[in-house]
Amino acid sequence: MTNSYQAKDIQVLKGLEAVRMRPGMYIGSTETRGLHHMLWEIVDNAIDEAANGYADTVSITLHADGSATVDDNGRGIPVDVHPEMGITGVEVVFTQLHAGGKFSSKQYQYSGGLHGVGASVVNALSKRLVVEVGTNGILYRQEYASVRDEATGKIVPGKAMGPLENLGRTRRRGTRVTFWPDADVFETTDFHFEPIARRLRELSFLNRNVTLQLTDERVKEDGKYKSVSYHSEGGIVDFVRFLNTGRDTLFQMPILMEGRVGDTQVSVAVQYNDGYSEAIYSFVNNIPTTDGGMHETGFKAAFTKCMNDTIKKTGVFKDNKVPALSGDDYREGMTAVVSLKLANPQFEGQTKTRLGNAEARTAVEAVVTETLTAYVEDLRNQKVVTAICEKAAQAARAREAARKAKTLSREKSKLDSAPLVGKLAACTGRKPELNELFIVEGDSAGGSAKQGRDRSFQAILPLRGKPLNSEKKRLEQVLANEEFRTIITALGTGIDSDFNIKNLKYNRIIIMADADQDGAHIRAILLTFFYRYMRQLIQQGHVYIAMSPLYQVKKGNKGEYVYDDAALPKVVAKFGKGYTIQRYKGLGEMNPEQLWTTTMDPATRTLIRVTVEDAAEAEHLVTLLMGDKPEPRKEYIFEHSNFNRVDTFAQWGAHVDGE
Ligand code: TSJ
Repeated sequence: MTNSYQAKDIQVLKGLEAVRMRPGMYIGSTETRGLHHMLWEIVDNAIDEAANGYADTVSITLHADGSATVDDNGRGIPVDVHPEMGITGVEVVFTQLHAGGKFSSKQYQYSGGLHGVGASVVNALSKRLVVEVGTNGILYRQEYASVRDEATGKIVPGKAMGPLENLGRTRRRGTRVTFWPDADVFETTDFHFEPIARRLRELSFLNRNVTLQLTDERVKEDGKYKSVSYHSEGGIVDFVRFLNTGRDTLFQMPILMEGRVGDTQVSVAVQYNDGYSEAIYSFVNNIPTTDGGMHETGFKAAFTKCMNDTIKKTGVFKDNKVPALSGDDYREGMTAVVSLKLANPQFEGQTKTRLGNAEARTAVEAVVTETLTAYVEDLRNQKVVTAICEKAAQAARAREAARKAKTLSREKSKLDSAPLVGKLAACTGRKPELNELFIVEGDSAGGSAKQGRDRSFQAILPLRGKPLNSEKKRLEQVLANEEFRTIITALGTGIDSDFNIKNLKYNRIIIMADADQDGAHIRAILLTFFYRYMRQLIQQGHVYIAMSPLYQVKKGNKGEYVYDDAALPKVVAKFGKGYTIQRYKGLGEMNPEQLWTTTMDPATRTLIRVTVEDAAEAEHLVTLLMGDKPEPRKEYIFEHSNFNRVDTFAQWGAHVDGE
């Protein structure tokens, strides 16, 4: 094999002690997110093996003892001895920082990015790790552990407990890694099923024909362990169809644009729904680039140019009464997935979620131009092309009409000075960095919140009805909605292209809604609104969800609030006999003092900080809940009928701020 991986290719950079000292530097955090990062670190390696064509199945198992196993049926991590270092490839992978061949081998062309710091980091932050490799009919096994050194009293991270052992013959092929995240490092070692499943589903779309399985041995359903399995033959075409679940679409089959330029592999799929918003999801080496970047720019430019050329050439509109169509016009109602495989991705921006490589732009432009041109010239696609052009023309007309009426800019600037009398109970403090705005569901809870709050820094904005779902509306319609207008004015930032975070009047925007379906709906609508029109608010961590209690367990003069169903039995057990349980059906049932202690007091409350992923998920939810088709809606509500509680938010990967 000319490309054969050799253990000596692996570069040695640093020891594992550094990882142990500053885990956050390597995995981002030591909370749920960092814990999950450990898992993805391992999974990425297995998926690379599959993406390169050497494996077709990757399985994750969450065990009852807090460990996780990742399994593939690939070639197995090399077991031969590194000529210079005198240790096996396996040992190099698990003990040498930045090893794994990722930075030197042609096999790992596309790795890197946010993940890819290496399996050695996982080893360093695990109490114990077991690797098994099946290759050439032999099963190998090695165990590592983070152990206390008797002499120094210090932890030696990821130490090999013995050599790579030959366990004899096997028919198994592939790599299996089981690790026990160290509870001394992580605040929580509790893996959450939902976000792992969701990411696996995404990965299955991004890596077609790879089967991804997840089994949770901590949970039994109908006598079996809870499990899901994903497999997509259509890849990103299936992804786009999935994203449009429950929507009416302009045409059945998404347009697929695929090709490679040098070492860069480009895949784009496009479909339209009957809405007005643009939803482009882009990925580089399977990593979401939520802030877009060069590849998105290239896609947009090439798509717009190709469609405009088509209109000119083919005269889709014979009557010539069409205004010039802009990129925005072509993207009303567009759902697209852009997936790139790239050798040396440069991630930029504060959150490192924007692709900076200029060559990615030209690569995407070239592929989109070539394949889209072929598509539009194919007479069989005439109907689709006409439908897209007509939808864009409609968008252009609406834009033109709005410009003529100048409503948008007038409406926008009006908001800056709109009176808020009677709605907003402002706070007295004048320091935005200390101030909090509670957006409260319902007048009665709003009243309690006003009485219970600390008015020196807490402002209350009660919402009367449900704000409209901004999903299916153009910006004009959003601006016409009373509830949204109030929010925009209260925040002071402006909206959409006028948004300026410098004018934000509150450091924290806290959504406080009931723990029921209606409340969940309102939360999802508000998150969608912030995600769409004020995304920086979420990106910079200003948006929170307040956790209000579901129950109060009482006995004599002792009482305890309970915030989720799962915790109730434990609390009840603590009280022994003779307790009472009060169930809160809504915020409105609490008096001002109770609302203050349980939900508003910084000393005792629990806030959940909303991440961009949460908001994106909320948006998807809103699409399903408000979509045109009832079936997916029913399914979703059935499956996620509990989606408004702690576990579910934590499942969303949300950061739970226990203050
Ligand atoms: F994270 C990890 F390193 F521990 C890990 C690696 C975990 C899991 C579940 C799987 C893997 C992994 C690595 N699966 N497959 C591989 N493949 C290789 O390391 C490999 C095998 C053969 C050759 C070759 O050139 O012959 C090259 C490579 C990189």
